[in-house]
Amino acid sequence: MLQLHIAPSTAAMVPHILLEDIGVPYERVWVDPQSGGHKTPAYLALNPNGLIPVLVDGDLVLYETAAICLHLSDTHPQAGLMPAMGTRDRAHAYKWLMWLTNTLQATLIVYFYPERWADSGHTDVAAEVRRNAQARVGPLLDQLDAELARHGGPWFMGEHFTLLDAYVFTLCRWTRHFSSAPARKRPHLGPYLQRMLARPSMQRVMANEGLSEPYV
Ligand SMILES: N[C@@H](CCC(=O)N[C@@H](CS)C(=O)NCC(=O)O)C(=O)O
Repeated sequence: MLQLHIAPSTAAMVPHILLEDIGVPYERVWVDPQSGGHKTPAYLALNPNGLIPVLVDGDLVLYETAAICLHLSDTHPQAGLMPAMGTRDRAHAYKWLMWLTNTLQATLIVYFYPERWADSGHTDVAAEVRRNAQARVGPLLDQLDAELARHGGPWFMGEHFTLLDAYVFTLCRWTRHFSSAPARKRPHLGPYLQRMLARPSMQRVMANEGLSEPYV
């Protein structure tokens, strides 16, 4: 059975949403980052970066959220999680997936761990890094909003739900405590996030991860 190594409200939410959407049996293996569960020798053997998530599929051990999503899409083609191979939509889906992981997610990680960009004890520098990371995320969220405005939705790629929806939702959720302009405040992202939340698979994800309001 598929195994997803997961912690609540982390990048693991992306494949968690997809697994609930696909509807195959899988096991959630909870990792506790507070107690360093992602830095134990056993976990590092799965992901030498000590980062969550990891997917185990038989003898395949896979880390990197975007790679996990593409693998789930490839192995469950009936779920239609990516546009058809060789199409313009497929090319744009690759573009957005790379951008989400290497630009929006990477900038959000700076926001969540600003102390890693400051010398030890320099809390003022860390606070400045955090402020600047938040400011840099704003225009990135604007790009997501503009894309929804361009085609009118209902999903991020237009008419069809894809793996990008799980990624966009998860990263937008991470902005919910922003002091200025969280994702939900944008005119197209706001209703989109509510549409996502209304999906039964999303309700199961929120319950499985033990999350409560505000979800986004
Ligand atoms: N590029 C990795 C990043 C994963 C990542 O940063 N995971 C976070 C949780 S959202 C984590 O494990 N953080 C623990 C740490 O940085 O020590 C991926 O997309 O899988």
